[in-house]
Amino acid sequence: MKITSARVIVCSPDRNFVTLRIETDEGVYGLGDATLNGRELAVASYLSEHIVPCLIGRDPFQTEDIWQYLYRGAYWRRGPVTMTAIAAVDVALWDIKGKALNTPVYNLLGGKSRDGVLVYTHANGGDIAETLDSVRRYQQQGYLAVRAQSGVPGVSSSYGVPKGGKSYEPAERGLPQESRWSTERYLNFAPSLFEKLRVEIGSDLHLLHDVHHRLTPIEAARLGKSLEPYHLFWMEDPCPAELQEGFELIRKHTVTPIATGEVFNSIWDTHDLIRNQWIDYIRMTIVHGGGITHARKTADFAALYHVRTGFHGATDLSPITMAAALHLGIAIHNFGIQEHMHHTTLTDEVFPHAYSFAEGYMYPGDAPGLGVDIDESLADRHPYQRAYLPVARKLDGTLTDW
Ligand code: CS2
Ligand code: MG
Repeated sequence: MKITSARVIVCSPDRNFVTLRIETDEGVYGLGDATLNGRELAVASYLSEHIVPCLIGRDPFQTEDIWQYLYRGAYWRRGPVTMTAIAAVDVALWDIKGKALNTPVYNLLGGKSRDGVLVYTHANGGDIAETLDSVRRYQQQGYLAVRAQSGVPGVSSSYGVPKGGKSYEPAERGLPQESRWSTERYLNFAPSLFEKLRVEIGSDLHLLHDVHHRLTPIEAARLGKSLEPYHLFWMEDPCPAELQEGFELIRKHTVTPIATGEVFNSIWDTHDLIRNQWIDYIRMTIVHGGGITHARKTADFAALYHVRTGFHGATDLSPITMAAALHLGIAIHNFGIQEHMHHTTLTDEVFPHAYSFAEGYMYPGDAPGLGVDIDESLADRHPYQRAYLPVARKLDGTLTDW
């Protein structure tokens, strides 16, 4: 089998997505997600200008060699743009392999290690009462794990809390929005949110919380300690993780489990965090972390140190990434949990898919390959629109991590 052509499809069915479609001489094609929120066209151009010409004529079954060719062969390594482009190729090739062999991709990764993939979704509200209502709604829909975010009194805009009761969407069309942030107000408030949630809903539901890189290690240590009575499933991204040893300090002070890595793009970003057992869950996304090939290696490395997976699954990752995460998640032994943020109906129409949700779990479905397609004529009717993630400043105007 040979790759005969490949092309990039950029569309915006309610939000921007970049998709790579690889065709073969046997008529089988594969799809890979190449979406990098707020920097979409950089990856589209990296793919079409620099990668696609090198793919023609190659055997799509050689996923390892093609991965190494694109990683080592470029000389310039790592970085979100490069690794997202490599991921798009890798995922499309796994899709082709599955279709050509007439089997779901999870069968090529070791088969099913579990019946279903435990997922968590996002509850939020302007205040504690609204967040509690939102958590209850998801519990009624069958979710066994829910992430809870709430507006903080005295803070104009908190991460994960949309204005006007809309569902939370990370990027907004137009130029970046700016919000103001107070760590002090947040740290004083957060324990009261989880205290109320535990009192009202009991201990069974898994509760998660995303700090979104906003604290220093010692502040994160305080937060983790103050949340211990409410036994969270995890505290996510307590602080930026470029300084991996910063997590040692958090770890020494709290038994609240720690998840990080949604902005990582290489196994090297996880190296100290995992080998020192400073984290419990690794969140590196399949689409930004070099695809199924590299995510599998990262998960296997994590398994040696009792670290489990919690792959990123926000709406800026297309249904193709969601499917890839489900196929990998159902296959690996050290799977932990999968994030599931609902795409809009229009996005789901552009990317019809075989995966499904029932009673707190997701299932990849039994379609050959990844089980996701693209309706290109519908996609064409929703062209790209520039969009950015927001930017955050402290109360005195200093730029901080959003
Ligand atoms: C997030 C995302 O899902 C998460 O945990 O942190 O909402 C993240 O902000 C976006 O994916 C950024 O594009
Ligand atoms: Mg997050």
